[in-house]
Amino acid sequence: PRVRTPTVPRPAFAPHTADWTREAWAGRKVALVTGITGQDGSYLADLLLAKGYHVHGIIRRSSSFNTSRLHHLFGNERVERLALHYGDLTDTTALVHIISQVQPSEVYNLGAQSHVKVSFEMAQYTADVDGTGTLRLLDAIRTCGLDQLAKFYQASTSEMYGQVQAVPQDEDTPFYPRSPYGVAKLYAYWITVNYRESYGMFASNGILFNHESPRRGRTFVTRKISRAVAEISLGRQECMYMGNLDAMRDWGHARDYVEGMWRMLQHPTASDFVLASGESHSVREFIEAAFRVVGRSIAWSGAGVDEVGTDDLGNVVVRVDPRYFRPAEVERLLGDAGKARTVLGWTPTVSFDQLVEEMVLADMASAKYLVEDLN
Ligand code: NDP
Ligand code: GDR
Repeated sequence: PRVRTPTVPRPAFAPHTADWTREAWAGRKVALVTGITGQDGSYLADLLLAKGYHVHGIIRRSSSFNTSRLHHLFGNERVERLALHYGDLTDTTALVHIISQVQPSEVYNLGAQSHVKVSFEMAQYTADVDGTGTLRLLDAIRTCGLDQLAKFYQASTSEMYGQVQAVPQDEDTPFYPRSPYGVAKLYAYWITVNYRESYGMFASNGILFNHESPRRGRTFVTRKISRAVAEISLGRQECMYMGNLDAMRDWGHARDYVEGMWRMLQHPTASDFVLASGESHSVREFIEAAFRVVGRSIAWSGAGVDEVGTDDLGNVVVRVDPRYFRPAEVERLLGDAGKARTVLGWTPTVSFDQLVEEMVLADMASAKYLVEDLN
């Protein structure tokens, strides 16, 4: 993939002059996305390019390709409006340099060490990227004189509710994070609110509940399950090893959720919004639904670490492995997206069963392709 310098013409006026109002600046339609190589970043890039934006993404230097989720854009005429810049949320100088070059009208901060279990092993790094990284980005916008012009989206998370204080959770539910990731994201949430209140920045938090897709990272539970079901149904894997089967999550489709992010920045005033499906399912239910897609049903027996799932052919296809347990768990999440529905007109369009089916079928298709490749 090419990493290119920006193609967007510089604005005719310095941004801090009175010639630019926030509305006029928004008309530039130039977006800067951190985390563009991730699941959400790639769907957001699709959405913004389709809406005519110039999209600038920050990518990390890696010894191997980390742009596979953007590959479908290369060779597409829209790629002319996509530019990638090397940078990192730990590198203030790079952030200032990129923002001063790009002069964005919208900044989406999706970059993060986003794995909850990993955050227990890399707590300090997670705090630096997910917490302080958000502060660095907000300060870089101010340093470049764009604080009254650029709109800012922060990828906040339902993990901030952690040990939930009310069911369902909405914008007024108190937070009680249960992981270094959740704690770091809580800092990012509040520094976003603080910069909005202190400096009048247009800065909004999207408090997003879990959202998934065929582009989901392979170590998150839904994708781990959809891949394993595909492999098991093709006879290439016998069993999947899972952590807490009782955990309940409010799962939606990532494509719907990036639409919600965009809507938050089009609203006349900055605010904080929950995006959620309004349904909660256990990990066990996700596994059952995934096996249904390939025509198998699962019977459960045993309990705790000895619980197993057996398919209708009599094969043990699910076992519990305590290695995947977390030092502290978020047991049950269920979101209320009433505010986003009323204020932004946002509603999720993909049901739980449709999501599971899309993910399993996509993994079946790529697994079959690999089999054919090997033959
Ligand atoms: P992913 O893990 O798929 O993507 C994370 C992105 O952040 C990747 O592009 C990654 O780059 C980048 N990144 C990691 N570390 C750094 C760093 N130090 N500097 C700059 N970029 C970095 O996450 P999702 O797409 O699923 O989530 C997007 C955001 O939304 C994250 O902030 C996540 O915490 C948050 N969120 C996600 C939810 C979900 O259910 N998906 C729910 C609520 C919030 P690389 O590809 O090089 O690793
Ligand atoms: P989560 O997502 O922690 O909610 O964070 P994940 O898919 O990792 O876990 C969901 C639940 O499933 C349980 N679980 C397992 N999880 C994983 N990864 N692997 C397993 O084998 C397994 N077995 C059971 C977990 O214990 C947990 O309860 C995601 C991330 O995208 C965050 O960045 C985001 O902020 C939140 O969603 C909302």
